[in-house]
Amino acid sequence: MKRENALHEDVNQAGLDAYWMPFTANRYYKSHPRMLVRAEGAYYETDDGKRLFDCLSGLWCCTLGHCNPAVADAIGRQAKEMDYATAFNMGHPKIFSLAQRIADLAPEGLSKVFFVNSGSEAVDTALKIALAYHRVRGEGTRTRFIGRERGYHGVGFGGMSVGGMMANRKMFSTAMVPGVDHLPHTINLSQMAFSRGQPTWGAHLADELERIVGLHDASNIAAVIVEPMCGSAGVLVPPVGYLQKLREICDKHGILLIFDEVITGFGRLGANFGAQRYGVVPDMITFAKGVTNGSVPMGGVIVKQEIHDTFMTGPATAVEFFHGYTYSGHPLAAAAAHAALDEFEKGGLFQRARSLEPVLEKMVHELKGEPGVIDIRNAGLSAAVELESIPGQVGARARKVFDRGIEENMLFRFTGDTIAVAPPFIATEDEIGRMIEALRTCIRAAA
Ligand code: PXG
Ligand code: PLP
Repeated sequence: MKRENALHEDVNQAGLDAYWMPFTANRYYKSHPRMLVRAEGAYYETDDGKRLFDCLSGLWCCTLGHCNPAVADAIGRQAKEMDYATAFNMGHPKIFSLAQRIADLAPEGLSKVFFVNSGSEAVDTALKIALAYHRVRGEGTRTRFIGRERGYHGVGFGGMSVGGMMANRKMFSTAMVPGVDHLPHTINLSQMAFSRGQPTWGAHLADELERIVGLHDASNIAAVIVEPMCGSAGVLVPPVGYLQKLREICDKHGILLIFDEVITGFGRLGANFGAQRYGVVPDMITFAKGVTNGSVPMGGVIVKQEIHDTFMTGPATAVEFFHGYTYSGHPLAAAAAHAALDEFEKGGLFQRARSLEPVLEKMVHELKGEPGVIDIRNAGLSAAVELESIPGQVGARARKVFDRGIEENMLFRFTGDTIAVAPPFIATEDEIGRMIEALRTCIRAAA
């Protein structure tokens, strides 16, 4: 069947024109359109009837697999009971109990939850909390943020500014939030290529924070923000001891440490949060994605008790933090999150992710030696295979892998020339094996 004829009815009528697609080569896509029309468990279905294994759990978010019946039912019931509730000066029971459940999953001491609707909003919110916190304490000169090269913190002005991906920054260069500096990224293939799990080289890169503090002075620095494991950049795993060092340096200088756990939160690393997996407690954790299994947008910031309490001064009738979104704590998201957390618990799914980690690790590292493979990295139930770029055509090789993947019934994710995989926690060892063997086929085909 010709692809044009196979398109969904809606699209046949309206065409593809009006939709400006996010982070997509729009013209390429529209001349090679592909439609996902249905999903169940670890699989998508395309409009032409193909069943694709979802190698990245949606965009790292559908960790229970798609259309989990308990989550879908909870959303349906909530939509009929109360679709929306104003979030300012009123509340609804499910969001209070959800905040408590999330705080209970977080490291001890992180006990307050501010809700938003995406990872980008979570990051911008955490940065604003950091600024306001220092100001309320009388250290209003602490306004600088330190991000990291190759970090991804979403696309808001704050997240873009502390982020470290050139392509996401280039067009907006002078519009950045001022006063941001960046730590070096932690990848050095000559020292750590093909490390299994955490590389043993690179803890010293955290000392760069001392250099940056020496340059700007601690009295001007509000917070450091890093992903415990960088997902978007292609599974950059923290060197052993690196996060501990960042924590020590932040403590020494009164700088807040924010872990952006939009990807690593809710089980991806085989623990509640990356903080617990790596044994380092930040001052704030941002989350999104997996909290509702991707079913309804939701994000948030988990905050240390002491930071929250600092705001709770002044008259009891005064608003303490002038920030919030129309959809903060949305009832459908709250219902979905409760159901997702129930499912994680019932299925022991964070532990399952942890027990699948060695399976994925062993299989993915067997791709070493395939044509053009220059690095393989893994953390929790995620891994990345980095291919050598064709000179002057970054991404071309990975796109070939992606295109061939669809023929192999696999939906891969690529960024630059790195293929990332992060299957749903419900995936079986067999499915993980098939995914890696298909990746092998695709890498050979792209050589
Ligand atoms: N922080 C981190 C660490 C993220 O990974 C965001 C913030 C932004 O979240 P929102 O919900 O605003 O998109 C993210 C999002 C990929 C991919 O393919 C990763 C993300 C989003 C889309 C694709 O790696 N991460
Ligand atoms: N723009 C306008 C004109 C608005 O009235 C509002 C919210 O009331 C916003 C933006 C912010 O929208 P949200 O609260 O969904 O982020």
